Amino acid sequence: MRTQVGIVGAGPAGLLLSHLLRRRGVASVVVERHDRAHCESRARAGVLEQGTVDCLTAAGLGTRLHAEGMTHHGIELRHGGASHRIDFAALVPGRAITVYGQQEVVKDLIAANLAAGGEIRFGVTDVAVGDPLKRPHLRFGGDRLDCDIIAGCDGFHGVSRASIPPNELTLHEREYPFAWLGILARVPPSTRELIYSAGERGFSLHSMRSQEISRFYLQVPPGTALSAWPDERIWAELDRRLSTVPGFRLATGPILTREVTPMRSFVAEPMRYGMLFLAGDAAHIVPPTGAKGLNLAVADVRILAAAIARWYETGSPDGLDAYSATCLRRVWRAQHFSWWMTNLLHTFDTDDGYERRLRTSHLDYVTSSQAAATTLAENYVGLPFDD
Ligand code: FAS
Ligand code: PHB
Repeated sequence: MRTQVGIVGAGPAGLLLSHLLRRRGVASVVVERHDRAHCESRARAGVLEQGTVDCLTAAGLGTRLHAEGMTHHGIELRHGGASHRIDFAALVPGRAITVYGQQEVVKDLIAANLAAGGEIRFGVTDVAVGDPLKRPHLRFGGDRLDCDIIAGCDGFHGVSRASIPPNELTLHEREYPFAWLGILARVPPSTRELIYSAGERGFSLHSMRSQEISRFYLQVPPGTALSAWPDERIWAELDRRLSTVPGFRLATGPILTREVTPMRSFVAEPMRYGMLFLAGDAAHIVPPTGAKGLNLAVADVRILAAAIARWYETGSPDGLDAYSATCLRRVWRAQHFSWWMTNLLHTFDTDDGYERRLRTSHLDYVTSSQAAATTLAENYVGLPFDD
């Protein structure tokens, strides 16, 4: 078999890349180890930056997003018994976030791909990356797919990055001494906008997916077992950490899904090896405190699709040669913001009195200084694309 671009992974990165390439007349095949139902059911991200919404809309993927997504013009930071709104409309006029579940983005992408005759091979378990320096190809299920370019969009635990010789990559990594216990619950949100709450008992986040479905996260010790957290304990702890301001009442309901997510920061440089290009979580991971992971994946493939199309249209490799450096500028900005938000809002067991007071002072500053709030706001809604 042959195609122009072989894509490993049917997550947001791989699917959007295939879609954008098709719109530029470039053929691709996506190979994915899980089945379609699994890909469409994985509850992950929920916050889309302004640029992500603009990119999906421009690519003809905005219908359901605009019909069902919730546009928010602010978030709330809660600490010290008070709530502080970060007002995007005042601080970064014209830019907002949209709350729309990652699995909805994935559903829209798969539907658009298949409706346009795109090729997605689900349930392919033994993918191997072959010879990206001379004759790029993918092997799977006894088949061989020859291609000009391989896009590694297979996430942190995928085969693409692992296929690159270690001496060709520089890896940067930070592990955080906590994890997130995340739940999806059938209960109307108890807030109009997201609440990021910092407190002695640890961080908590109230997000949502619709007017019927809420999403919550709790800071827990790394390696926490779900069995240690029965529903009552989850709701009791969320109530302790969120109900810290007068007049707020947390509604509870049936918990639909739960998972514990380790918190790490990770970057692999460069994001290219020969004709193998890494995009999204395959190249970089951010702790979800800044809601950047999915948005970075979109930013990467937007640049990669343009570079690949230009190479086919003009023969110029300039975009491909600049791909890694161009993406890494935005990646490191998001790395810093996500690390900063994580340090600002979580408690660290190693904290002594001095660190605790520094964190409180920083929170007081961010929630009282327009300059500091603007920095948070412009990074949170997403900096404009600079390409
Ligand atoms: P993905 O991991 O989504 O997709 C990779 C695909 O490759 C998967 O379908 C996988 O099955 C497939 N694959 C892997 N190995 C393979 C192999 N060997 N062969 C074939 N296929 C293979 N980001 C935000 O922006 N906002 C948020 O609010 C947010 N919240 C998050 C909450 C949680 C709990 C988690 C875990 C992440 C969150 N993220 C958030 C980050 C998350 O959204 C990722 O950044 C995003 O899924 C990255 O997309 P991809 O790079 O496409 O990788
Ligand atoms: C989510 O809605 O899943 C979500 C929102 C904001 C974050 C992380 C996750 O920072």
